[in-house]
Amino acid sequence: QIEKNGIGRPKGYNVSWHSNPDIEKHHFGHAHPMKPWRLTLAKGLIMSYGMHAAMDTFVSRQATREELEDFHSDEYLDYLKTAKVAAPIDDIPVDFNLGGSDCPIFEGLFNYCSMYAGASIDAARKLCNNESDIAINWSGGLHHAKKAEASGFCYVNDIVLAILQLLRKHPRVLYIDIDVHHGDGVEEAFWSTDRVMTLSIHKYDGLNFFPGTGDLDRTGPDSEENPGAHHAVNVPLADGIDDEQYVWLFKTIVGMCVERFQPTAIVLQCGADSLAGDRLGRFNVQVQGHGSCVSYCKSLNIPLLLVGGGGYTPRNVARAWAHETSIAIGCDATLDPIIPMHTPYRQHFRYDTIFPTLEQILAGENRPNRNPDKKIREIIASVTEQLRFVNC
Ligand code: VJV
Ligand code: CA
Ligand code: ZN
Repeated sequence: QIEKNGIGRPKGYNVSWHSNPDIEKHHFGHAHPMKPWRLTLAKGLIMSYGMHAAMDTFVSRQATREELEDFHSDEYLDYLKTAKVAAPIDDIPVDFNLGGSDCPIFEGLFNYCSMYAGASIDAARKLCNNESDIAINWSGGLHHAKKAEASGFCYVNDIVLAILQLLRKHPRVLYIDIDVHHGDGVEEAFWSTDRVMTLSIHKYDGLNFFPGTGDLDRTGPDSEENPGAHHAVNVPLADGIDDEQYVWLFKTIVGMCVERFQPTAIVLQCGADSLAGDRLGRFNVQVQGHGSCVSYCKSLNIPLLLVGGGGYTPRNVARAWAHETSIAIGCDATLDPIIPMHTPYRQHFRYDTIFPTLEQILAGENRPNRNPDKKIREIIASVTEQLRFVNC
């Protein structure tokens, strides 16, 4: 018999959900792959299943200038706040890498950035105060932003800001990044500390695929004197990895990191561009496999922050984040795979189920798996060796 809080959720297990419809209204411009309205689609799905009743829901607020300054430079924030909307000229960014076609200056840019950052900061504080066991901000996860530079659709690094909040209370934070791109901004921010271990799994081909960093031997500063040495874990993969390999690799590597590093909080960036059929991605991970990563992290019983990230086929992003919300609140086993009739924008989903197996197998067919099992085992051997140097 589960004791209930009055609205049908187990007492003593709290999930907080941080969102704001204002964020979803921003536009990066015509044909830009980053579409904040994918959050509206995800929210519609989450609410039509009634999941909001099982969470503490918060309307997020703008991060304050002071909070943003925890990571970003004064000059950069000034520029971000006052930058004028202009069409990109020949894809050449102006100052601070802003204004090219990847990071355009659009209407309400500063509002957008401070809102998604405010949500991640609030979510982190819920974990610090033991007010939540899992805190969710699907509008965050913008892992490429640097101290004084926009990069890859990211302007403010909400993950770094959230981890800085967690470090006020938590001695060790493990950052895990399942976006198809390398989590370079977060890695760089905590490069020289042994209080944050960063782990990114990503597509890597040594040159062409953005951002071009994250090779297996990039494990931290070279000097053993630097506390950050060995605390950056990188898992570079080739096109077409499937659920079976991905989930096995994820559990093995995360399991080893947790054992060696003993984190007291975990931040999981759930970039949905690692899903099969993504407009920019290259992997063949299914909604189920992506979700298994969330289930595994939840099973560790360590305070957990879930953030979004990439994801460029909106219907699949919404499916994945709705499924992962159901995992957080523990109703995944009872979730009807048929999308409820009253789901807003239901026509976007094309197929009527939350796990579009048929559709995604089709996408997988023209993306052969270029990751031999032998290669996966070599990656595990290399990370095992790296982690021997990590002591906490
Ligand atoms: O590969 C790049 C950089 C270029 C220069 C800019 N041109 C537009 C593209 C090549 C070298 N950028 C990547 C950035 C990916 C960012 C991923 C972010 C995340 O998921 O990790 C976290 C949120 C890239 N790949 C594809 C595009 N840019 C791209 C940008 C466009 C576009 C089509 C593709 C921008 C505008 C428009 N179409 C209209
Ligand atoms: Ca990644
Ligand atoms: Zn990405």
